[in-house]
Amino acid sequence: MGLQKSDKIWMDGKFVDWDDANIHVCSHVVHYGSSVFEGIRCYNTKKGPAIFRLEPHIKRLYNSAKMYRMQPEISKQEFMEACFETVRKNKMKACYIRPLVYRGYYELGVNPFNNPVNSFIVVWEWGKYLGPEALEKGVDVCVSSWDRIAPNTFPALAKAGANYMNSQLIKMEAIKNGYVEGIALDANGYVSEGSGENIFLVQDGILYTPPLGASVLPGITRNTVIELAKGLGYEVIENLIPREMLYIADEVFFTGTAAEISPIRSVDKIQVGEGKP
Ligand code: PPE
Repeated sequence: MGLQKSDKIWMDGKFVDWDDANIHVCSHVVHYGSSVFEGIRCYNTKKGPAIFRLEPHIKRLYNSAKMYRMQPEISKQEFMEACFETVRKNKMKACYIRPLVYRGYYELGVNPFNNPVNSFIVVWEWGKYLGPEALEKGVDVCVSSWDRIAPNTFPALAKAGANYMNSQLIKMEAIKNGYVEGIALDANGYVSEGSGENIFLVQDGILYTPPLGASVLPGITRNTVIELAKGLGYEVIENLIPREMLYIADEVFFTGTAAEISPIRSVDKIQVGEGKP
């Protein structure tokens, strides 16, 4: 199907036509994976297009950049304005927003310090992340043979491009084996997260999710679910989850900007609860 083109891409303060939004092959990011990014959704509401929780997304972007000693040239406030401007400029109603901050073009070699820190914001229409029927029927997933990144190797709290090489291993293995998605364990063998989603399970009316120390991305959707559940009076436990709890849970689901809330109907071919959301 390919990416659905939009009109303009924001690049370091200027709007560039989609087809002209290029970077040099010798940009640091191309060789060493030096990027941090966000994935944000804009929804079409009765009051017009509205970006879901932009502020925490941009805060996480700047936190990711900080861990890698990258300083974007503009403030968080200006970055948020640029996101609004990009949605407006492309006359989008509902869309996915991908801001990305990267080490640009000057010299090569692992030392990144002399390269500029560049940014862009691209928007496109993104439908159902885990397939057209994922939200209604639930998805079939496996536990991956690949672990999530170990503590003190890559910072899991950063949404960095390089982390997604690990995600790709998890995703490719799952697809090759006939599953929609893979769940990675952390380096200690406890449940961590999907290749591009956080994970929750429900048992006896209590909501469980792995803690930030289990190599998970601090998901904005994860945080939203925790806050909503607490507000509704549910007990929410952030604690280490042994793999086998996935098999005996009443419900299991993924959360993420792209995946939204995606129910899981089986794990390793073991039916979850009633096998439907
Ligand atoms: N963990 C990972 C590894 C992850 O990539 C995401 C988002 C999440 C958890 C959920 O975070 P949040 O979106 O803040 O609730 N994955 C993004 C990128 C997916 C992609 O394929 O690209 C997303 O959902 O936008």
